[in-house]
Amino acid sequence: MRTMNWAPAVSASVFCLFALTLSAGAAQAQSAASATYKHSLVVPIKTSTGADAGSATFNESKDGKQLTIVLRLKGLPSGEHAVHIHQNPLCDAPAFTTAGGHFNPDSKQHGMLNPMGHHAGDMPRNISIGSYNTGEITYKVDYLTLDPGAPNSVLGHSVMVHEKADDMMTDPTGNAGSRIACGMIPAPAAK
Ligand SMILES: [Cu+2]
Ligand SMILES: [Zn+2]
Repeated sequence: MRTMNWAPAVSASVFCLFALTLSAGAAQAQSAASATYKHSLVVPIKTSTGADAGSATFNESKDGKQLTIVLRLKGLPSGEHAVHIHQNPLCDAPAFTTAGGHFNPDSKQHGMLNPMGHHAGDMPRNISIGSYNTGEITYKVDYLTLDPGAPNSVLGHSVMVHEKADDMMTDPTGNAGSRIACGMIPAPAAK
């Protein structure tokens, strides 16, 4: 926790240095963002009818040890819904089956409560969609990264929202029902 308190002071001083040399507001904002995170990515999410369902924002900490995933969803049925990272970067509507199963580079079983688990694509909580058909959740995990080429990188996979809640235990799906919204996480560009 000590490093967490220390980091904002450092990024604030870096920001001040840039503020002295750069006058454009956009350039300052960009410097502040890159001082806070190692990598960042925003992925749009669509429903099975192609409607905008919000987004997933991925931010990797400077030390590469924590990936923060923020889902801001809309236009979905109220209730608890499972969220996973699935294997393939494919969101073919309406069933999203070409996305494959849960991202599982370590050959584990499904679920945070499974003694043989969990998949790298499993999220620790369900998202709650409220009466306005919107919902937001923040996950902070140490088992995924945004590092291109890392075996546990989310790049080149997909983020999936399900019809039902994940029971965090039933292999391999968590009993989460059908797939109702999907976002492609592009693979890094080939060099
Ligand atoms: Cu899933
Ligand atoms: Zn799983």
